[in-house]
Amino acid sequence: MSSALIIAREEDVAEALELARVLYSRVEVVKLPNKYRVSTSTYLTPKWLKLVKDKLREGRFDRAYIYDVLSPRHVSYLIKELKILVEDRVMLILSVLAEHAGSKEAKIQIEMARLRHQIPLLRDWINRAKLGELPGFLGPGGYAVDAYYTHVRKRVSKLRKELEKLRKIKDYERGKREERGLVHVAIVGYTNAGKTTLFNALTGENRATGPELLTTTSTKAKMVPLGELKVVFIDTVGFIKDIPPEIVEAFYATLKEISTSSAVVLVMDVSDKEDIFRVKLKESLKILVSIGYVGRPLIVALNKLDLADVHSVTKLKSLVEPELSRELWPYRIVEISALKGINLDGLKCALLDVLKDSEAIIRTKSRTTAL
Ligand SMILES: Nc1nc2c(ncn2[C@@H]2O[C@H](COP(=O)(O)OP(=O)(O)OP(=O)(O)O)[C@@H](O)[C@H]2O)c(=O)[nH]1
Ligand SMILES: [Mg+2]
Repeated sequence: MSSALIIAREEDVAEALELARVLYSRVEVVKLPNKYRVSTSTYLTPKWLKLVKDKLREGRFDRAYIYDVLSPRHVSYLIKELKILVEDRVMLILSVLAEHAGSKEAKIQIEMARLRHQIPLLRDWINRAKLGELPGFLGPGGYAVDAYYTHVRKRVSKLRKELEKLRKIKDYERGKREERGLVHVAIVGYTNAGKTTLFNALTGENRATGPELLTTTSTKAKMVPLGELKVVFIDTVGFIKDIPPEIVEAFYATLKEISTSSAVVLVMDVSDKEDIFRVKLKESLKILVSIGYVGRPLIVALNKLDLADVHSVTKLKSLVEPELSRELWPYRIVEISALKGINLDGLKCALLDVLKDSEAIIRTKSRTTAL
């Protein structure tokens, strides 16, 4: 039986709870107001620090998470004050990903991201120990922290080399598929939107799906014929709000699969509340633009049609149209249920339709002809 205390702003509580429940059998929450102003040196102001201390005294917890990005200074201060291991949002996300990681690539990516996240923290500890601010802190004392820091740096550079090797293999396989005239279509979107369920439905694969966040931790490609085309669908790792840079880099493989695709299917969950749906839509489109996915086809798949009433689907659909622009992407919007198999033919037709005129196809075809 393990337990965690989550300290999060009200608007983040639901997401934080869902993530923590993957790892802990008992999770309790201290809700900060949405407009909570972080103390620059200590994160928690004296009032909130006292409240959290009381809560920690009441229940027995193995770990505390602040669902925000903490500076190394915050972490050392909070560990010292609260006398419990305190981690931030990045570490929570990485621990959930680690729990779900199956492939070697995912495992390496996660370990690397975790270690990289620790480096500034260790540097801060070393500096403070040297200044005598943290006497005896972390048990082993300054020297052991120094040695661990060196170990972490060496391990990160070893993992980086291993990842590069794995990525070269993926790039090579991808290049081969492109030479054979295959069209790559990445299935992207927020975690839990139903990407893997759709990937399975389109390809006949049987990848794990589930209501937990971040079920998928590595990409997978599968080729299926679609009309006269041979399409390689790619299942990807889900987006999560304000994705931290350490994770973006670690999951570079997913982003690369997206940025080099001939088309993207953006899966949106219509059972989400309107404000959440809107944020996820804007964020997803922002990510696509930031990784350079523009000028190529985009299908927005409004998924989980079976869970929403007609009225709310119409409302959500009306939010999508103004966010898209024909200059950025030739697009189509389709309503589907990946789980119930509703309108998957509609999605395939829309995909063929946008791909037909797309430059990506012309490029691929001419390359094949030239071979
Ligand atoms: N009712 C309903 N549930 C769906 C539908 N599509 C997916 N789900 C459910 O939604 C949950 C998440 O589905 P996944 O396919 O794992 O979602 P994902 O986008 O791959 O999620 P991550 O891998 O965590 O990023 C699962 O419990 C699915 O059964 C749908 O059309 N209708
Ligand atoms: Mg998935």
